[in-house]
Amino acid sequence: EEEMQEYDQAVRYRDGSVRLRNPNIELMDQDILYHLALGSESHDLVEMFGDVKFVCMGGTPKRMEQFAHFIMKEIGHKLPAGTTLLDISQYSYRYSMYKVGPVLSISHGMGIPSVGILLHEVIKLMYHAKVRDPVFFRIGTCGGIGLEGGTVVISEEAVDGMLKSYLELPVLGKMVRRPAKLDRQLARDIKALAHRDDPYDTIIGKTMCTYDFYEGQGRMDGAFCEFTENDKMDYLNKLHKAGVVNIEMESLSFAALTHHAGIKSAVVCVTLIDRFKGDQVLAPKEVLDEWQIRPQQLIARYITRYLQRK
Ligand code: R2B
Ligand code: URA
Repeated sequence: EEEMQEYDQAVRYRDGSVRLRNPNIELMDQDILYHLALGSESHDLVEMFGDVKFVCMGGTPKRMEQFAHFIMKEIGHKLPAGTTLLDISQYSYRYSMYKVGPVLSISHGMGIPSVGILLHEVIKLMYHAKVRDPVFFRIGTCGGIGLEGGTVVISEEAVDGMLKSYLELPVLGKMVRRPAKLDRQLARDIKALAHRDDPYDTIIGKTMCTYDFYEGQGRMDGAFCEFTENDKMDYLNKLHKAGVVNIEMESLSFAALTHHAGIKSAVVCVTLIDRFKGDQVLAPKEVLDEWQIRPQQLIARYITRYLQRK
């Protein structure tokens, strides 16, 4: 607890706004957020983003555009007459970003490198815009371990393919380690919003994050496979025993970088498949589309409650 407070002070200003753990940025004439197609001098970032409270990220531009429309309806946000939702980062040709009142909806692409680059720039965006106490969510998809397709998983922590609970990154020829911690209370608060009569489970568990969808997740259906069905099952059983309930590709970086920045965050993913039963994602598109709305609904509920409480 004490350690946490000390830590918080290092990464927050007294009013809760995000403090950067990089002394270089404030000394620069301008900061170009290259992959967002934004800049600290070319744009009035306080005016554009100062009122943000929630940053929601997910893999695909389409899903995050849909989420923007969905959250707009849920929180009853009205766009100025005659205007439509606009992809703020469209000219980056990398990520998509939509703003709906206090909510940002951003696509992060696939994998740790992609979400990592985005997080550097979005955390800096929070700093430039003087956003106070932002909360970050990843809403995504995953493979389940011993879970029926369509199950919603809230991550309690992220581990890598070796079950290590930190992100490792070579920096200047040395490995830098950052703990992949998520906010446990936030995870519980989100779980409490699952409806008792939902026709699917919503659970909390450990999430394994890999650098690959195929071999890295123990799939036998990639272009290469150099292990047996038995080897695969041994590994999945080992994960299961270690408390891992799902596998995806961004949570390690998402947890590590938000934690390092002192930003509260949660990862909520829906399972598309039970990896004990197979490797290929076989569910029809309409089913997958319905499943992918589930994490969005849960987070929308959290955001709506928060805004009503205020
Ligand atoms: C889940 O789905 C993607 C792979 O299909 C990846 O981005 C992830 O974490
Ligand atoms: N995303 C993953 O990373 N793995 C799966 O099995 C399904 C979605």
